[in-house]
Amino acid sequence: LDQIGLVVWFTGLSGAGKSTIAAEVEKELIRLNKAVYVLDGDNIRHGLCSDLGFSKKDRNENVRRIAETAALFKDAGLIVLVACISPIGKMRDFARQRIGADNFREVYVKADIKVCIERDPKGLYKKVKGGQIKDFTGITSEYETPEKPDLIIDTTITTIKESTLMVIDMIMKEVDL
Ligand code: GGZ
Repeated sequence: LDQIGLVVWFTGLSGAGKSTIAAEVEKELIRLNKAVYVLDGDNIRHGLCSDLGFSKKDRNENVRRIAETAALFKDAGLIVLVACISPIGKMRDFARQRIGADNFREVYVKADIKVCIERDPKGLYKKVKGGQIKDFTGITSEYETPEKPDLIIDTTITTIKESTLMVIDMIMKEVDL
């Protein structure tokens, strides 16, 4: 194998742009003939984590399973793009430790909660306001801002294209593209 496994871990609020950026980075890596796989929190919650809700305990377990899965794909030599809120620093630290710091990069996809509420791509924030969803990250459930992310992408001022290039640049430092 000529490819070293790497996990790029996107953290941030719902609506910050994690999934969008991960999907664009995936496209670009496929174009470069790289073996890549996206683990998206929202998708994984329909299968592997369908038994989990949004309590702190369940989010912990969700992130743990995603980290374990990412570690397996990484061991297989893939570039793994993880997009999950992973709101607690300890959860992200666990992922870094489990995967190994050398093969782990944390990307903070940053967008003000106000902007996320405005975007509301899935109408979830509206539902939170209407009382239909409780324990929502950034509103009624905590989000701990990453202290030392490897990369910060402020999606309120950075285009999707620029964001994608920033991530590809970061990956290029670790993997021959
Ligand atoms: C946060 C929620 C919630 C609550 C449903 N809090 O933006 P989305 O819609 O597509 O992605 C979010 C996803 C969050 O799942 P994660 O696995 O990434 O979360 S965590 O890492 O905290 O375990 C959001 C949707 O699920 N969603 N209810 N209460 N996001």
